[in-house]
Amino acid sequence: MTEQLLESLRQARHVAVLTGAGVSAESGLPTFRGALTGHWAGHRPEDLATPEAFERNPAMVWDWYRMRREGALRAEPNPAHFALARLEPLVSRFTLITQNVDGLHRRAGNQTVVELHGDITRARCAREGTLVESWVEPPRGGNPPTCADCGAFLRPDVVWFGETLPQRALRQAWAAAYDCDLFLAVGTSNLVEPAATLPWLAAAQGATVVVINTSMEGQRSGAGIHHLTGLASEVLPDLLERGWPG
Ligand code: BJW
Repeated sequence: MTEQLLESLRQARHVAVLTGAGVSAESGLPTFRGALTGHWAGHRPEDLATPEAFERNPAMVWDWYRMRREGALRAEPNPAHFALARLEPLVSRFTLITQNVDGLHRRAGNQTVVELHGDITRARCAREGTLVESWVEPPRGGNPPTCADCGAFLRPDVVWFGETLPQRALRQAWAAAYDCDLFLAVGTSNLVEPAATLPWLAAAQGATVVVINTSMEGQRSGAGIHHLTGLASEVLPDLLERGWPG
């Protein structure tokens, strides 16, 4: 990393960070586009994370989310999560936007997290949307639990393909992309809209954009866009050790 980039990091007043599955990879949670194993081998996540998949095979989709929910609850935040938690109080304005549904940013200590795709530990009525705090798990392979009020299936409280994002969270994310002077895109393939547009919107507004990823394949380049190749759990703590934010 150049001294010039470090200097523009130090001068930033509003830092926005967008995180993706790569940030939780070192907590042992598979990335979204990593290969699926076991019962789900041969399925693409895109074929499970849709309302149509849930309609077609609610038991299978519920089981997939149950497996991931249990994994998320067992997982611990890693040094990338902790670095972002340390950063929050050190900059004048900080907006953490995540596509992850695992809750690890909050557990690492970030106070404010804009969750674009929901939270896998919650469920809601698939018909009426009412949030449900607790439920009795069906046997594996069985249909999802049902809503006590209307009898419809419960579904995970996450955003599937073709569904709209939580409007408040999306507004906060757009506002941060417009307003920030530094935008970090960490551990995301930047393929899924509308989150994928956020870094480039920030760049178009004149912000410095830093992409942190183990692979830069498919990531945009251009004026004001910097690539730091490496593990999020190493690159983020390293930035802090080099005296950022100063
Ligand atoms: C590391 C690392 C380490 C590994 N360190 N790095 C405009 C154009 C085209 C299509 C659309 C469009 N607007 C909307 C769409 C349709 C669709 C879409 O974007 N499709 C694309 C596939 C093209 N979007 C939607 O449907 C969205 N809804 C919407 O826009 O509503 C209005 C509308 C609807 C329809 C048409 C038009 C408008 C909703 C999107 C919801 C996404 N939901 C999911 C599932 C959430 C629940 C769950 O977890 O199951 O969100 S899909 C999945 O992808 C999940 C993730 O949050 C999201 C992003 O994935 P992410 O985080 O980037 O993970 P990976 O695996 O892709 O990448 C990991 C990266 O980490 C890799 O780059 C690795 O290299 C890296 N890495 N280890 C650092 N240690």
